[in-house]
Amino acid sequence: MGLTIAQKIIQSHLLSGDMTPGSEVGLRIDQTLTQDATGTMAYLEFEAMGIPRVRTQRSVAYIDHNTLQCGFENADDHRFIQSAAEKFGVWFSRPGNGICHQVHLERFGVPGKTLIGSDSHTPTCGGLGMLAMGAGGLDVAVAMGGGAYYITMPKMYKVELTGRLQPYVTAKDVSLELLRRLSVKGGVGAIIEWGGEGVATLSVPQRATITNMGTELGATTSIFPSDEVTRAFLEAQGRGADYVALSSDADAVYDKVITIDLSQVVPLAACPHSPDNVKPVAELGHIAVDQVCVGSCTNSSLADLMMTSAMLKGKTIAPSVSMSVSPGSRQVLRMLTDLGMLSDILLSGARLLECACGPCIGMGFSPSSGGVSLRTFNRNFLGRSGTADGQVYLVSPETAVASALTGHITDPRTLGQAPELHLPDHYTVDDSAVLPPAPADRAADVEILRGPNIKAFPESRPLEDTISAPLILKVGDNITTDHIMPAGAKILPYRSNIPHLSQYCFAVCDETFSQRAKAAGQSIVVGGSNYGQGSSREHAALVPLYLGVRAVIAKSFARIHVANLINAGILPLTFADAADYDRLSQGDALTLTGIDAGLESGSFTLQAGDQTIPLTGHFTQRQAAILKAGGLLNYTAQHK
Ligand code: MIC
Ligand code: SF4
Repeated sequence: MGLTIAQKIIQSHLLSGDMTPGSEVGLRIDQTLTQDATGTMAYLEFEAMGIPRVRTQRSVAYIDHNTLQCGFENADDHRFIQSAAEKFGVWFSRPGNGICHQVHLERFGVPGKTLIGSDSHTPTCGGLGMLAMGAGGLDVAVAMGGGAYYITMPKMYKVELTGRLQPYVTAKDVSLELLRRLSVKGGVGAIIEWGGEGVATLSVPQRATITNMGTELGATTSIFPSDEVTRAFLEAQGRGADYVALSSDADAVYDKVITIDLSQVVPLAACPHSPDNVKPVAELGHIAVDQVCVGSCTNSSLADLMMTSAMLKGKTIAPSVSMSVSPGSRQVLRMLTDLGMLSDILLSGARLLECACGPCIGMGFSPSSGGVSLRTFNRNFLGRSGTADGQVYLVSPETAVASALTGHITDPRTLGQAPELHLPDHYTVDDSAVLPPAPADRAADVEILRGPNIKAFPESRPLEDTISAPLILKVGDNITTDHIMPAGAKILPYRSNIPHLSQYCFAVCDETFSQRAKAAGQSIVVGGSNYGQGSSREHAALVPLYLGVRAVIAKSFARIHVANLINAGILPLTFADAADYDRLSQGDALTLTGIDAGLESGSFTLQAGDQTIPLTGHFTQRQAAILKAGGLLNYTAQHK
């Protein structure tokens, strides 16, 4: 039987397990990336493992999330990451150099290699034919140390592309079309491979927009073939030598095949507050727009910004609209400037922000009260923009700019002929903002610089056979890590300070949660389906751990979050019968018994008053041992 692209890469990186879907496989990881909001923890964890230098082919530390430096906290964290990177053998991408995924795509991604990153949008490099996955910081630390990265062997889905995109219709609209069809749960447990004759019509940055947003489907990752388009992109980046051709075998077998005719796709918008609440822009009616943001790891490539510039040229944005543009990288910004296209953006009245995540993670540019914000980003979860009642729509740069010009949500096709873009054959390469690590023989002399914002990890303890604890919080379906551990300008600076961060845990759902959990000493959280979707932030596990959460019981979990819970030593269990969710109420006194036996058999019992509720939790031996030890750090210390 033939293999899919992903199966070929997995096979060539297999350290343990076999490729039976649903079983655990351990993979050799060639490259890692971290960003600053998750990186401080990842390097603290790497340091705690006592390994002197990374053992990957390439590891890069990016500073792109927390760039506001409103106080010493971010600055201290950046200094810590820079010094740790220098010591441990990691390349350091300075603040201002760009968003990790955009820069990694441009400068470091290699077809056929494996990459894990402490950021859920790491699949962006799947646009280059890389097997690229988001992971918790601890898993990235382990991979930096040469350890395997474990995943559940995914199912294989294929999206077969036919036709060609119409003017003003974009790769973003293709992503939204798939979200419309599959929902934010539709990719869970699967790798999505893109194929068909339509693939050749998409550039690497367009492919990267699509693999980036595969994260919103819950997919393990998404991947494109590596073909002549890939070769041309790598050559234009001066990296032709990194090219290898990659395609699936003609007789490869897929669990699901979805066909999208590119010529039938129309401009789409994900309406508040979920990336799968997708509707055609033309059918939204007259909605006045307060804010427009172009940028983020989804849509900040040179082509996206050239289009933004070309559409704004000689025009001014509507007086009621406030517009920002954040280039994805210094390369994008520099080339836009050299092409003379930056001025058209600035003269239109748009504001230029740093080459960083910026508004996407609530670092500034929050909309006004109840304001309608059109963003070219990938997530519009409740409150993520920094404005609790902000109404965020996710759209393409083309729809965003059209709407900025008219002042209301506008299908760009109504503007007449689309500008024709001529992309350069060569990108201007300047890697001077990526600092190399110290040579191995000088690493011992590098001092790691720490500030007072860096606090110790929360302590975890081994799992007992019985847990008795109150049901401290009951939440519904699709709870995101932004609900569990919000981000934004006020909170992000404390990513290395779990005690401080803990005040905001679940604040979006219940402002009293943190205090109540602390007072309870230990507790259990109950959730609906797809619990923990969204980001890779392990803080969504470490902070509940700090607050005494011992178990989370849900209808189902998102992939990265469940791994983070296990790594933190929090027991993730699911209802054997999803209907039992309704039998539990917040405040119930719960008792989980027979945990030791359950870790082996996969069956657990929950006692809630006089009700007995069967639960399941199928763990591999490795996961069971991690849980038993009270988390991956304890487990690693025991197995040194
Ligand atoms: C996000 O888009 O939510 C983030 C911020 O990039 C996160 C990482 C984090 O929380 O630091 C992600 O996607 O993993
Ligand atoms: Fe940054 Fe937003 Fe991309 Fe997350 S989704 S990496 S916050 S740009």
